[in-house]
Amino acid sequence: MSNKKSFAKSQALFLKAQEHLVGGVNSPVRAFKSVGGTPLFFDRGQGAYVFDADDNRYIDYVGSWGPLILGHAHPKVIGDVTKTLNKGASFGAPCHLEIELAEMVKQAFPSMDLVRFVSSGTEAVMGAIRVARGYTQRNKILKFTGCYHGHTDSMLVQGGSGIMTLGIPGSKGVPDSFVKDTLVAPYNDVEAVRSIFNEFGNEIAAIIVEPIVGNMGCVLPENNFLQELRNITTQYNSLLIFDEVMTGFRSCFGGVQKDFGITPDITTLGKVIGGGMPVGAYGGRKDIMSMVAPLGPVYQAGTLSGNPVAMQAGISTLTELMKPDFYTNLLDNATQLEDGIKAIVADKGFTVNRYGSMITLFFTKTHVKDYDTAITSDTEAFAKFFWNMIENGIYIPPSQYESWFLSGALTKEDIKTTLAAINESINNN
Ligand code: KE4
Repeated sequence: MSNKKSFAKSQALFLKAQEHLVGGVNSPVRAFKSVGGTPLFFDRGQGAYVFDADDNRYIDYVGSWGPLILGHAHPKVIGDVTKTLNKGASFGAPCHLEIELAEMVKQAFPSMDLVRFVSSGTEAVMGAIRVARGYTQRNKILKFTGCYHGHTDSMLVQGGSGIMTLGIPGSKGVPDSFVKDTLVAPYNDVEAVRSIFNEFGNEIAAIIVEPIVGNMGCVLPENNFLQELRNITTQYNSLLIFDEVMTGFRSCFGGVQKDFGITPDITTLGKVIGGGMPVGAYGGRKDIMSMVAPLGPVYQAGTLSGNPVAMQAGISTLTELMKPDFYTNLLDNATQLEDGIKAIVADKGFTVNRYGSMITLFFTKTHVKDYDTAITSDTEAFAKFFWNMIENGIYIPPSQYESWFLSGALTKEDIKTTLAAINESINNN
């Protein structure tokens, strides 16, 4: 199936990029550090496909790390956004589109009485943590090893995603004073959470959790883990923050909170709600969010927050998700891909974890349920697999510790092609 691809243009672009851009990229996960070789430079996307600078076509399972749930350049989204852009890119003032998107977000996440739009998931998490601290008048935040919540200082402790990919504990440049109030427990370990609360309970403002983890690769909660977090935070008058930046809209027109029937106090969103444009959001209980300026004393602001072009991209994207059969088709394909991968790797005993349209093939026989089990994966074997898949025309995230994302643009044929490529790539590994 594979034919040696040329990456000459990506290689030339990467050399040039490194003269001007840190590491030649604008986000570390794109640097291909853990899979080696030259990062691909992309030229265009079309539905389920993306084309690199050398015009190699790939079936895309990165989807810009989650936002492109409709696939690339969806005609309705592009058309609507172009129309809105022609009326002006930004006003730095309220506009009706912000109300429209907020109404759609609240329909999907009824726990969000009030919403604040920002321009990234990181900003959403920053706002959520600040308002949790302001509301509770407490400083400590509990996160989980391997979970990633963006690059705000206090969250760069034993994070997932790029931090895990690069194998770094956190980040230089973050003073100890900035992380002394960040407590860490293993994901899925309720006893560890309980013992931390026994010691610090009345100092803990909130737990922040990826309710289903995407940033260790896809890892699912077990043994009522999320309900236990809800119980413990309620018991200690702490808040529960669901970071659904990645999981939002990935399995239904809502999030993990809808699938599991658990109500967090604050939710953070991003990715899909911007449909590829820079949008994040945080929101939750009215009494909490009323602490945020201009209503209350918790300050947060942003020049381009809620700008009409980004709002339009979100509105048009969510409108497509609300169409009948969108999720039926998406989840059909996801199930088919999961079953197919499991059949291919059955003799190797590799772990496959899936939530909705997020899936990860772990190169380990160990059941992956937290950071310690995720890192038993053979990242060298993954790197080889990654490049075999590239040669076979499939683009998956360039890291073992990320989730693959399915888009609604994938056809049954694409899934079949993908499975054939996985089979060949595994056998050539
Ligand atoms: P952004 O600031 O990158 O928009 O969102 C940060 C963030 C917050 N919370 C969760 C659960 C996230 O997954 C993210 C960002 N995810 C990574 C991919 N694992 C973004 C890709 C990147 O860092 O380039």
